[in-house]
Amino acid sequence: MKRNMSRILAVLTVLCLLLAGGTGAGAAKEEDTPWWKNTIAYEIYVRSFRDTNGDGIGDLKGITQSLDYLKELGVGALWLTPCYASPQEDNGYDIANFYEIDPVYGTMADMDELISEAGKRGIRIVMDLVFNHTSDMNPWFEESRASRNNEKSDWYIWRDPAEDGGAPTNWRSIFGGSAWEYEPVRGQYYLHTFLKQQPDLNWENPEVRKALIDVANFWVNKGVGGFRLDAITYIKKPAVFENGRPDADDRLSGIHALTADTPGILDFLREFQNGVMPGTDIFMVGEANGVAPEELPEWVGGDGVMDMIFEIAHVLIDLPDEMNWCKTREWTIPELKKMFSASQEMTRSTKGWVPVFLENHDQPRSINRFLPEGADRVAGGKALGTLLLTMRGTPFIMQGEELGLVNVAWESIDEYKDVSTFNHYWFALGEGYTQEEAMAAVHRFSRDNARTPLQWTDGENAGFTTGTPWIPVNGDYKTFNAASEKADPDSVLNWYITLAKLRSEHEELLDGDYRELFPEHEQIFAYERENETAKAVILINLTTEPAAYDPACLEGAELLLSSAKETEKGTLAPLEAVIYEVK
Ligand code: TEU
Ligand code: CA
Repeated sequence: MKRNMSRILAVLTVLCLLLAGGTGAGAAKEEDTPWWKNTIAYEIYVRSFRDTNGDGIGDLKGITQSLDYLKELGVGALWLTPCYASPQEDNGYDIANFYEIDPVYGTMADMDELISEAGKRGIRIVMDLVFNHTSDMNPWFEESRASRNNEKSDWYIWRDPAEDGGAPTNWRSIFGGSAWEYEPVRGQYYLHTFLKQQPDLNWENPEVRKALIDVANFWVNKGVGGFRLDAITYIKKPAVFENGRPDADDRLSGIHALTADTPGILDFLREFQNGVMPGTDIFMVGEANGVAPEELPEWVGGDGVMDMIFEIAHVLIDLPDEMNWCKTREWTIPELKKMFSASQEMTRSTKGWVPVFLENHDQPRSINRFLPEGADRVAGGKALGTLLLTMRGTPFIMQGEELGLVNVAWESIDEYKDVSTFNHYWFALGEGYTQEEAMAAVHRFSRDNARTPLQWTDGENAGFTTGTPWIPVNGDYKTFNAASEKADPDSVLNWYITLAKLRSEHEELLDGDYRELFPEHEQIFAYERENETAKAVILINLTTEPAAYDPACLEGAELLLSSAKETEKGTLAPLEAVIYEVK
């Protein structure tokens, strides 16, 4: 009902605009451009954002209290990592009830308050829908596992044992170990792409698909602004399950290469889109590991099944095999630029749109990943922030990225919290790497790097909690925290605030076309953003050496912003970022 109301309101608004003579170019354009293309999105790792009741765990009230901070950053969409009822085996990515808030994060009333308070500030909430799997504690699964012939017996993926009684196939889950778990009551195995506490839903069953559409609509009716669809490329499985070629000493075969982006997946997603989207202005962004840039047109844009997808090639630039954190590869700046430009090119033809991101809760901090070792973190944070906020697309800031936060390097594996970090560590030892090598890999790639508490102040526990934080605070919080950075005009935080403002004042940074300059340049990432009225030229030195470039691209251009004290056309200081404009 509420939903119908909001649809009627939307139609009325459009009518009013038309009647009010909204036929000028500006008004028409605004109508055509969905709100989420002109905003900045921010990812909140709820557990680590802000704790208000001293239990050491971030909560929804903590987010509501921080909305003004986010507003100043120009944030219009807040992606919350899952805060539904969950046993927290994978920090909420194992959902036991899609219709309830986990008590550790608060109540449904807290959520309603957050949605409404955010709304007052022009910020929409984006929910994380984990639909490839549920928790094994979800009543759906509890029923499914209880017998071979109950109403939900076919809601998950069950198979008989292989002839020798073992797992049906040799598939390795994404977090390591067999992707199959035996259930003695049914005498069968169930499939889990991730942890064994995360059984995969059977999307072939129309009742499952209907149940998931209902979940999404429940949240649409609550007034959320969009969805992030977790691990969405895995929902469709191949018709026949066959062994893959063993790819490591454990004789298993990684499930990703065998099931990601299986043909037929788009039919499922189109049905989902039709069941949830019509008449709303919400957006959907899919986490789509395994979709190549060439396939983007089917996923996003005109006829796409989503508004945007996270295409993650660039965050795997140093990691050829996601399972093996010890096997890294060297990469070059032209390669990195090519990855960004490839998705830009593909979406241009389809009028598609991309989320721009360098970090998320599964990835190490970008300063450590993309910049040379020893790079000045403040200059580096500004350089990467410039890329993030001036590329074509909707920027997704990972909490703390705007403060230039960096990785942690705890001494012992026991200090880590992330379940996948343990699995990667054990996998490395199994492959014959030494403990030192395995720990070095953990330092470099652990998901905990970006999951440490957000640093608010230089006070105890960085102002995150009055209790004991569930995960240690990064030891650098005395210098790097929101309060100190706010007071320092040269901080990464103030650079982000300045950029956010610049974006809103220079439309070419929002809707302008993207054209890369000097693709072969080994130090500088340079591109233009041009619309009918203006052209911005952005040049970013990603190295710790000065860099020269041909200043012809800046003819008639005026400097809008430089991260260096002084700047001159034709050269960039180490890690300098500049934005020029030609009118
Ligand atoms: O991640 C799914 C996924 O595919 C990633 O683990 C991917 O392999 C990685 O980002 C590449 O480095 C999602 C969530 O983001 C993650 O936190 C969950 O653990 C996972 O799904 C299971 O729900
Ligand atoms: Ca709390």
